Amino acid sequence: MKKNDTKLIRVIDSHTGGEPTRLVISGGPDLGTLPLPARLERFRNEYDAFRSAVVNEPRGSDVMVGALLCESVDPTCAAGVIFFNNVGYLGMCGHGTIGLIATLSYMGRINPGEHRLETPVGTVSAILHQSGEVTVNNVPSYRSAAQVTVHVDGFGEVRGDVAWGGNWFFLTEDCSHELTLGNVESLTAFTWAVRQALRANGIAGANGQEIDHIEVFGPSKLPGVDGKNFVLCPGKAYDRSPCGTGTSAKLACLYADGKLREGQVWKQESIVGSIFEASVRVQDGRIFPRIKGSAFVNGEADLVLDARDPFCMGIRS
Ligand code: PYC
Repeated sequence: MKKNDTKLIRVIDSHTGGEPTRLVISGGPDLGTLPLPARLERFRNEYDAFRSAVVNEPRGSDVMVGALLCESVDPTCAAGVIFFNNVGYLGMCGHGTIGLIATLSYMGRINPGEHRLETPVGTVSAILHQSGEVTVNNVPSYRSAAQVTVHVDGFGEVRGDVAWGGNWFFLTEDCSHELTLGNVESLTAFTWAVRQALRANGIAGANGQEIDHIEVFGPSKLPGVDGKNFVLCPGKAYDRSPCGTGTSAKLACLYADGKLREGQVWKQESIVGSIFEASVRVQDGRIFPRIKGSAFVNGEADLVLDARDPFCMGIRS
């Protein structure tokens, strides 16, 4: 192999409750020093092939979430981060932030304590506990519409809430399939159909932003656990973790319905059985979710980008 035809990208992989995060620590695009929203636009417009190379097959898979480690604008932040997936970019990512903090700790870059992070949708902070667990203090979350009804072809009328938790969610319990791993195919078909129906009916988040995450929730069978969910992500992969931004959106709905008090712990189970512990803090009428979970580093690698490889930049749908 001619080495000068290749480029190396250093990554560290982790998983948070089963959901993977691939952190790019070197070899990524230089997006400059502008605020994170502008850097995200530059990533999208000029380096989208890099996104695909890192997370799509044959190096990645539909479920892989990428995270590009950036210099923060604000020197009090430990880092900036842009999250991406098999089809595009995420505003915030709860499981990914837990993975990022666990990875920075693994690298020896941070110690237990609180760390601020810049994301394209605002600054969040995360506490690395002595135990290795991580609590994410997420962006303010809110419900923008309650009990919206949409007709879903093949499934009938489906009712749910529209809420922001760092990404846009439609949250519903109107689903006839039990929330089990054995039902992943039917849950995927249902949630994908809901997403198409929301789009077709012009049901969107603030400023017309697409609702690209669909969350089905129901009771958990585990003692002391408050709920279980199935979350379909934008690229049709389901979240193996309880979804940090999805749990935040759920907390905003529970609080708005008077079903959750400030500080009350809500334990959220994912479809694979992993659990986040969550609560809200309320300040000036705004709801700030806290999400606690664990991540484990499970790989360190150099990705090789060989210009002669026809699938060097990943298989894009
Ligand atoms: O944990 O927020 C999250 C998340 C979003 C998409 C996948 N995971």
